[in-house]
Amino acid sequence: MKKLIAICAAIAVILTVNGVSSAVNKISYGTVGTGATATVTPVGVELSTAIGTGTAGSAYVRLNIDGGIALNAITSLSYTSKITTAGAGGFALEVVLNTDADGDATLEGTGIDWMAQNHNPATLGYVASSNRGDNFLSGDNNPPGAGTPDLTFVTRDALGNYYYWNANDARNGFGNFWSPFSTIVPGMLPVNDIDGTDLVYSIDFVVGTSGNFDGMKAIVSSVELNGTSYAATCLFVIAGDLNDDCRVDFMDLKVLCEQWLQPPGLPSADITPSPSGDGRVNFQDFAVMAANWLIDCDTNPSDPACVPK
Ligand SMILES: [Ca+2]
Ligand SMILES: [Ca+2]
Ligand SMILES: [Ca+2]
Ligand SMILES: [Ca+2]
Repeated sequence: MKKLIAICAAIAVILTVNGVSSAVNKISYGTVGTGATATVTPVGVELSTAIGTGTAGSAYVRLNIDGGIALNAITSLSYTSKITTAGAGGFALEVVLNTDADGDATLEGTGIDWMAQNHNPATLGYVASSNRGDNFLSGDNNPPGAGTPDLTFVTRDALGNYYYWNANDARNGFGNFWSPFSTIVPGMLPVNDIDGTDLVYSIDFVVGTSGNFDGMKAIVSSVELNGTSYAATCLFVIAGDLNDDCRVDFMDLKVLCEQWLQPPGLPSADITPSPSGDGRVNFQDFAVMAANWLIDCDTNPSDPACVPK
């Protein structure tokens, strides 16, 4: 036991010297509403919407931000995708900054579930008394080339090429600006309780927030926030891959070490017993990680330890 603690201490020193942080932002994906799909492919997540009748749902890739990031700390935001079928309006993907406007460290509701076509806020549980917690900024536009299918993957600047708006507090109408991000943050805030210092806990890259996206298909391969890129290709769960980068390696061991013989932190190293651990990070958890040591589901997705998300 002492030996492991010593190894942990050494690893922590090495990784700290190298400037590696254990803060983990994670990619996920999903759909809301009717007829939209989100499918994992080897090159990214393919998002599609139905041909529109006003009822089509939305599909998204989401960057979940560990601990959140203040709106006014976002200096660059882009995504790499291939629009294989342009939508009805020739728009690129909508970008939604889900913002904790009331500062309680919880997102009471997010933009994408509200914006899916034919979604009545009331059916999502948003009533007048509860829908005033959080808000969102949403950006869209027709940046160059978005109106025709991309021949290859294209990186689009989600700040400079986009115009942003927000919903009203009741989430039953459009917001009061459609302006470049650089003029809104901090210049035009606060609005609807959104301040420049409020934290964004997730960012959605969306096909299908309005009829402009009807019949659209796009593959998202990665997203980038403030210079760090997050691949949308690690879409497997491996027991022991605590930082969700598709590999079980020293980065994960560092997280486990930091929680050794303590209650789990974030991300949790309390891997076992399944399904949700026992509240302690100990040798049993280490054994599960060791069993999957150096398995890489990016390069070897057929490994039995790689479970599709
Ligand atoms: Ca909140
Ligand atoms: Ca606020
Ligand atoms: Ca990992
Ligand atoms: Ca445990």
